Amino acid sequence: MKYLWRLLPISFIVLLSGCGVENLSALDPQGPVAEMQFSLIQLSLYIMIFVLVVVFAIYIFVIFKFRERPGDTHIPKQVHGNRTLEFIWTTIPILLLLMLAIPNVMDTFTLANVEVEQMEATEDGEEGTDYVRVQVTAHQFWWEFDYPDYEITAGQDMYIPTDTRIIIELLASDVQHSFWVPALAGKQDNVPGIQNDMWFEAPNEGVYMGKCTELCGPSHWLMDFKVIAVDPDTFETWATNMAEPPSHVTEPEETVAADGRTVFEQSCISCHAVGAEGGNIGPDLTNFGEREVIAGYLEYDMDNLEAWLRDTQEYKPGNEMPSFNAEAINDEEMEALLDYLDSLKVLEE
Ligand code: HEC
Ligand SMILES: [Cu+2]
Repeated sequence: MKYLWRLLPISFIVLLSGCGVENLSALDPQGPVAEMQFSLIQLSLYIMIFVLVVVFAIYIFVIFKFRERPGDTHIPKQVHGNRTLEFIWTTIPILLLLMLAIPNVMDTFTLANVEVEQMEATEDGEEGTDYVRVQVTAHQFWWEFDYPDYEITAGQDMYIPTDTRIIIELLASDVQHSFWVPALAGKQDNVPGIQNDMWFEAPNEGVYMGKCTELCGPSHWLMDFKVIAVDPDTFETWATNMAEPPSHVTEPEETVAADGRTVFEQSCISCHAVGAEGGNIGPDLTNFGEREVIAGYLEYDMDNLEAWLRDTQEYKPGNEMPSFNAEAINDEEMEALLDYLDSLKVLEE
């Protein structure tokens, strides 16, 4: 029992090793924005370590050098009001704060600069910067990604092209949320009635985890999403197919999936869109079959999908989707529906 405290640092290490899973770490920055932020973290860390080492070194030195020795009764020379010392220990912190402030302020302005006009090609033939605009609307407890220049909407998975500036316009439909993709960009709030802007770029293809970081209700902690960076050609294919999905998505020919489409049209389409058709109370499902997770966090398989449809509140308390029991959708219809949902793919097949 006496040495139990030693377990404390070990448990921290175990806890921290959970970080960094699947591109979820600001300490493994990908792309210019995350790198800029990481170098600010490093700079402040180095300055803090420098201050810590110097202060402790002087402290320990003084404790030993000026300690009271046996039989020594004289009072040491008093330095209160020493101008030189006062000057030194005022100037050094000012310099350190300036070293922190200058890059911080400069980077803040760079990050705040999301003017689209500046990126557009100028009239005298100068090339503009490639950019893709994504409107990110946060809902309790899911994410909507609209691409106004492509006239498409996606749910939960945000596809982006690599090496392209991504302009993010943050909105919220209900309460305040916060958009955070640690490995690519910092976080900014989605505030109802206000648009916040940010930008980032992803040089490498990959799947980047994103999270809501503003307590927004009982299922806030499950409000995960993914940024999926693909090469620009794949992105164009994705965007074209999202706008005009392949026929198996909107009019499946296979009998089972076709039956599933019928169930979908009866019970789901008022809230969920597939292609151009359908409501927008819930996530767009045009490419649902390509998700890695269901509802932001459940592993993608048919058992979990059925469990989710049968009892949504069990998996995300407080979410806006109704549950469908065996009376609403019988087992046969459910099987067809699962088959249809699984067939919703715009990139593969
Ligand atoms: C009243 C509107 C509404 C109806 C009707 C509805 N849903 Fe939903 N659905 C939602 C909402 C809202 C969410 C987001 C839940 C969350 O994650 O907070 C959702 C989430 C989902 C998800 C997870 C999406 C993802 O991207 O991971 C699936 C799959 C789904 N619904 C399928 C269905 C099916 C199939 C039906 C019909 C049987 C249906 N829904 C009927 C509103 C609805
Ligand atoms: Cu949220």
